[in-house]
Amino acid sequence: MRVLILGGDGYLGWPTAMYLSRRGHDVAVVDNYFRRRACIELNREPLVPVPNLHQRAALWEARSGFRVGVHIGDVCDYPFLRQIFREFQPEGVIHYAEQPAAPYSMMGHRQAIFTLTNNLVSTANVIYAVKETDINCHIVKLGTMGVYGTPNIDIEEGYLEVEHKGRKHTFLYPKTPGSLYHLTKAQDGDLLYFYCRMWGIRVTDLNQGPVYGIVTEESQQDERLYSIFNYDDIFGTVLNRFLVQAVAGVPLTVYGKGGQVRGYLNIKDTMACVELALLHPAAAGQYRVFNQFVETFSVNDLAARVQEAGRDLGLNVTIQNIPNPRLEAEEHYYNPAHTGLLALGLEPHYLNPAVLQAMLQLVQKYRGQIDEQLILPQVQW
Ligand code: USQ
Repeated sequence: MRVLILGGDGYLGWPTAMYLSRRGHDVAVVDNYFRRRACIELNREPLVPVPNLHQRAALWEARSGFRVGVHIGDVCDYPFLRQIFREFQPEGVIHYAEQPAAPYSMMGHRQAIFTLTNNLVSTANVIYAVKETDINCHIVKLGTMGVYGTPNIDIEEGYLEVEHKGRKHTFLYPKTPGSLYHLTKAQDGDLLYFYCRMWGIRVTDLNQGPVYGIVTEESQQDERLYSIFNYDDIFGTVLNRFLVQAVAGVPLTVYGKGGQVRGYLNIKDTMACVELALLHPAAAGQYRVFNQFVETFSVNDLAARVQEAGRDLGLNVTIQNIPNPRLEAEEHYYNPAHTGLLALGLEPHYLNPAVLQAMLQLVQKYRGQIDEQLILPQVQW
């Protein structure tokens, strides 16, 4: 399949490009290097330096024989994007090209407007490019479990059947996001759903939970092919941060009471989920939603697991509850459905002590590169 990956330089974009090319798909990536620039601007460099996209594509081709086409530019620049669609004629497009960090979106006016504009205009441009070039091109958009918030009822996969005064109707599941970033993911979903109804586009929205992990099968032989791995307070996700904190010998930063439950997955499962969605496209006019995670943990659970895994490696891991920099429920009901991707054949990687230890050992190799100044949260809302 010809697959265009937007945001191909990111934490998920680059490993997806390698994964899909290795499975015989014809892959091209687009990126404007936003994440790299933001990391430099905010002085939050990833743990392992990453060569630029052209260099990584050349390294990957030399190692594997598989070619990934590289286009540097902005998905918000419509003529640029449309031209790539015209030339490459993708059968599937993966939209990862959004500003992905909740703390970044809450830093101030400039970051808020950037997040809003980038995330919504990029999505609208993808929709128009599909409409103008091939209405059958399947859009796979990375969403987030965070659009649902933490309601006091079960979370369904995208939709909710409501009975009201004796009549029934199925609506998109109500959204209660907890950051501006998460809100834009609710809004881009609404945009896509709207154009499914108006124009009959095909869309899969992958409502993903926080991802952990550094390497995939494709990158494990060569650190220059690793994902951009952030452990800082803005771009780092919680488990990745805990791994680095454990190795650095600083207390694990549990925000507030630590009863916040989320649905987690290994980066290897993200690759598999995206390919499954591509191989089984949504129907014309269908806005299909999958909840993309494999198991739920509270922050306290995660911290305890990292502590235990660290102990077996001789690390003295301590845990500290620090004031929560975010407005979020710290104790709540959480029972989200996640059957769609399993039904398509997903074989999950679960988080167990061996997986945690392998990740800790990998981080230990880069112990000297950890900047402890990046660990405590600095953005509050
Ligand atoms: N947390 C801590 N300590 C930390 C960092 C985070 O207790 O040092 C807590 C947070 O308060 C939150 C939970 O861990 O309750 C998850 O935080 P996170 O930073 O791992 O995840 P989040 O900001 O929600 O965003 C991340 C990705 C985002 C993705 C989202 C999925 O950055 O792109 O959409 O995970 S979800 O969380 O399901 O919305």
